[in-house]
Amino acid sequence: MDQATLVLIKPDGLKKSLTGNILTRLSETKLDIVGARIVKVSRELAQKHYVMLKDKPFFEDLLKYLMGEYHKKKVMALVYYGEDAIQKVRNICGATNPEEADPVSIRGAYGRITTKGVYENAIHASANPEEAEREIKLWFAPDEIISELYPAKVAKKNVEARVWA
Ligand code: IDP
Ligand code: MG
Repeated sequence: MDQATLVLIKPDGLKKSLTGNILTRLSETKLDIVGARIVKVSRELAQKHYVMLKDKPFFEDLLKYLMGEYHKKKVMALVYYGEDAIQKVRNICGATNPEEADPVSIRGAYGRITTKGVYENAIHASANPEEAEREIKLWFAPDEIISELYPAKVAKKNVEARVWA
């Protein structure tokens, strides 16, 4: 079944210049990239992204990690699409805990556990279709994705926005 999944190259991945390596590993899946953005992550976005973990003792450090306070203040967000996309990407990422991840997986190769106890594992990937939909809608607007993944509508936005001067 064709699916979409959200991938984030987290701030440690960007700081360590791993973008190319990670994208090369992901290209083994032969999935399509249908969206890509560089994002400066706000506290609000980090909180929404990790809302499921809000009661964990490491939540505050996790927010700081995703916001880039320990590395660089940016994340690369991508949407991959294709057959069995969620599991294919998760397999290449490896286990959440980089110490337990297969050494040839992305997290096994590039992740570490900090002395504060945060798993800095270089990459995020959606875990299931419901999570993928929620996360993709959080990180991307409909027009930032080149395929029609989910229903969208036209709405008049009466907001001020920056334009090129
Ligand atoms: P996942 O990223 O493999 O889906 P989640 O349980 O959704 O794993 O956790 C989100 C992120 O929170 C992880 O990628 C990792 O950075 C961090 N994390 C998860 N569990 C722990 C933990 O027990 N200690 C420290 N950090 C953790
Ligand atoms: Mg998760």
